[in-house]
Amino acid sequence: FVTAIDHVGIAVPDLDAAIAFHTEHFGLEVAHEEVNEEQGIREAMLRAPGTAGTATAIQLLAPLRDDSAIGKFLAKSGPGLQQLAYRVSDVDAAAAALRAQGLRLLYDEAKRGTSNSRVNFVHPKDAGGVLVELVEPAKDGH
Ligand code: CMX
Repeated sequence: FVTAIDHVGIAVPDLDAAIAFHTEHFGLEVAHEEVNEEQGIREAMLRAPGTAGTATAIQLLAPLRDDSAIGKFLAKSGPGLQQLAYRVSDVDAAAAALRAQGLRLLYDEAKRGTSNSRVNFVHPKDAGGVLVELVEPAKDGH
């Protein structure tokens, strides 16, 4: 049910500084920015220049609050890779299939992710130490 590697997420303390770093040193381009209050993040999606809107992205994640998932991650682990996100066609079906295989999903119901996508997560302790996000893109675009 995985159709693509959607993005790799990096926890950063300062979103603007991280955007500057990745654009200046690696030439990535900002495709999208938003605030997700429920997840407690300010985020940006960056891609290699000239790649289409569905190409794998780098997601920069900065905390809005210390008690958010990213705030806690930064406090414990410092800045760095925080998640690997697989694109799926149906997040509910994917979550159900993985639950049936004995993996713990973080949410009973999918939540809103970037650009009105629907997302759920596999617990990192059940996925080899990697927080795996499942992303079903919004139907009206990426
Ligand atoms: N990757 C790998 N391991 C991780 C991890 C991560 N991102 N976050 C936590 N862990 C590890 C911890 O180090 C800990 O390991 P030890 O027990 O060996 O020390 C274990 O998982 C449990 O950690 P915890 O402190 O009990 O749990 P947290 O309160 O840190 O919560 C998690 C962890 C994954 C449940 C939480 O980060 C979460 O709910 N994540 C999903 C939401 C999210 O990441 N939102 C931001 C991105 C939103 C988006 O992409 O749109």
